[in-house]
Amino acid sequence: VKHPLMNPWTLWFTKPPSGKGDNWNELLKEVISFDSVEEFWGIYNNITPTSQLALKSDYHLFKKGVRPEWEDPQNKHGGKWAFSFRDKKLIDIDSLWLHVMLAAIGETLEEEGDGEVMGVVVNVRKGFYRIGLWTRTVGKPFPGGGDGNTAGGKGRSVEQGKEVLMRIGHRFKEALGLKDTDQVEFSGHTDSAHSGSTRAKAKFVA
Ligand code: M7G
Repeated sequence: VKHPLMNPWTLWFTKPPSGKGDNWNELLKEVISFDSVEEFWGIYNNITPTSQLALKSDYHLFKKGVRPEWEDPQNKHGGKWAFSFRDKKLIDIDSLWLHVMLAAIGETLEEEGDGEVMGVVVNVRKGFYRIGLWTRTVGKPFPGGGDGNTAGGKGRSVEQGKEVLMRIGHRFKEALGLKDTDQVEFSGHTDSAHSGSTRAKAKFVA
């Protein structure tokens, strides 16, 4: 018996650069797609745990059909919530990442119809791990039709757009088991692309 997920998902991997001249696109690899709970566990049990990846590796778990890149048209108006864990030895990154993946595929990070969650990502870096959650918009109102940026169907006011984004930020924070005093930070992809890093100035905190 297979227990279907609400959406099909694709796992991606960014391998660390091997030398000079490796660009982002060459390092990003599509691994596998799945649409059931059983397939998820089968994959999870057979891939290298995050804690054993080399520096500069990433895992990305995205809705099928969305590339984990700023350039994907579906990410064009989007941004991400993120938190960096600086105590690499003290935290259990494998269990944190598993929790976040389960929250994503179990659709507990947003309300049905929000249509905001694009995917989740874990970055292995020198001195920290970072877990991120990519959203379709930066809390903008939905134009109710037109550019494909209309998940949820109905239009959304500025206030509602911001509310949805903040609720997702709080749920993400919960999924990561963070304290109230910890802060997850949100930044738009356009800012990230311009600053040449995703460490752009946070727009919102939760
Ligand atoms: P990062 O891995 O998000 O953060 O971005 P880091 O600075 O902690 O490593 C690192 C670099 O990877 C960026 O400065 C870009 O050069 C490249 N990069 C990351 N992302 C998510 C993208 C993307 O979506 N598109 C492109 N073209 N480059 C990206």
